[in-house]
Amino acid sequence: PTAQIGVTGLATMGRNLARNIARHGYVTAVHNRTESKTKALVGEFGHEGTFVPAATAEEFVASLTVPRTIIIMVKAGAPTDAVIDELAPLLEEGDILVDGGNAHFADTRRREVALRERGIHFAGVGISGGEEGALLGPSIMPGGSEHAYAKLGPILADIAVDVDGTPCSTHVGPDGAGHFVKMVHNGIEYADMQLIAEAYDLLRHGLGWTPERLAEVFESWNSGDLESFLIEITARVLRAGDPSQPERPLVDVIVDEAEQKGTGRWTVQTALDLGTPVSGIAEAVFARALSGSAAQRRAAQGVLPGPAEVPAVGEPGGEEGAGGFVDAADAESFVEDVRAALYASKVVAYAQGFDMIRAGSVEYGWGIDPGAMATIWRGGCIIRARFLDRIREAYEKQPDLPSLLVDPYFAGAVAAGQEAWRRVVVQSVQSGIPAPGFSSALAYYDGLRRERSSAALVQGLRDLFGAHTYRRVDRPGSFHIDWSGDLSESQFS
Ligand code: NBP
Repeated sequence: PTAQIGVTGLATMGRNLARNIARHGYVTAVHNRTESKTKALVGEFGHEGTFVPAATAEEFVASLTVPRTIIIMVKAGAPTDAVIDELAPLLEEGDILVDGGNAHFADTRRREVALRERGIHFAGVGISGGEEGALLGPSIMPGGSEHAYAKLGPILADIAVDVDGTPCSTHVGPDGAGHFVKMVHNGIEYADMQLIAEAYDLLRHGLGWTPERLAEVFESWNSGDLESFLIEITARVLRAGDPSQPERPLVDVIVDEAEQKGTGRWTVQTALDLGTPVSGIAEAVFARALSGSAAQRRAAQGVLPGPAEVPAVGEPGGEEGAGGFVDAADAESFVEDVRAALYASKVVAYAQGFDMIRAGSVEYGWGIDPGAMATIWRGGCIIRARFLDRIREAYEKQPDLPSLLVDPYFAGAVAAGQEAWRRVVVQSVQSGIPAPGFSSALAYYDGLRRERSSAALVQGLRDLFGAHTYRRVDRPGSFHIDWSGDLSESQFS
């Protein structure tokens, strides 16, 4: 056996990851259920490094030096279990089996336990960056034992992208920690995209500007605090024309129903279990679901009235330059307001995502360092952004930061934009253009900062109908009112 590492599953992601590994000088065993993909890889890219192609799982395992390191890159779910079941009997104690797919972290925890009993180290590794990232340098979120990481870590650091000389890969924590963090990353990505889409919608209808002109706005934002991959590609999409009729904006001919593969939904489901309010991610998942409710949307159009004076711009074939609900003289300040609202809402979405990472880490005993997560998301992945440096700094200064929002930099940034943020939410409500991401982020912000919340009344109601008791502001213990009797108060503990 000569191969230092193996990759099985050679579809788009696996094939590019195998090439990336081989390009870094590792002798790489490659295998795929359907052998033609293995042959195609070696035929096309064999010159890029040293590949050891294998036709069967037995040949593949036999080609690897012991202890073996194998990366599985197949479809998440049952296919991953099928591959594990095929490989595990062929492996020996001490071998390292890596799942680089988008597994649910609970599956990773289950697989880790089952394989640990057989002496095999199972590492669930989150990989972000899509097809191009896999080849040129992804952001990598490796979970698994210290022992597995000692061997795997240096290889992953080699193939990950570098930012300022630091590789975007670090040991996240044991068992499902890596896939958990990858899941939250994807949830944040949902929230980020939703906020960008709301900013676009408000600007388009507020100003009546063409997508091409709005592309310039996003380009200019990309040289400030908002600088990020998603803002950069927003400008590209807005600038694009319909290939079959180039004077028509592409964004106007794309069906307005967003799809989802499920990691955003997983994030919200998990957050509900953890009791962590990731309202920004939830709004994004629900907004996609609403966009996809085509029949209901059709039924509501023309039946449910909105504010009268909002001009219709931007529908395919609709009037451009007709002006929007914002006076032309105020255009510049509206653009700036929307920018501030986007930034503040984005800070909230990230604050919630990092809260969730902390909650998951506590629940499962992972010991995740949130600042390190910000560090490895600075490059390679979809949410790469300048502002992740700020998050890294915030956690460096105060590792037990209660919320990103109270870090002096972020608190200052949001304070500077909060008036604009409120104006934008008011505009969205008055004009009937939904901005669930902006408005729920603002509601979260206000909920966090207010001294007294409306939950006092909720507790009173719960005590009345269910004798659920309440605590008092002026002395310890739990209390109950005799609601059906003389309204006297009794103390329980
Ligand atoms: P796919 O998710 O499309 O899976 C195709 C691969 O799975 C092929 O190699 C296929 O083999 C193999 N496979 C299947 Br399907 N069922 C199998 C089984 N029962 N036994 C053995 N192999 C089986 O590939 P992908 O798009 O390259 O993604 C790979 C992983 O990476 C997935 O988990 C995905 O969620 C994740 N991913 C991540 C990103 C990202 O940005 N990080 C992007 C895209 C995908 P065959 O050739 O014989 O059919």
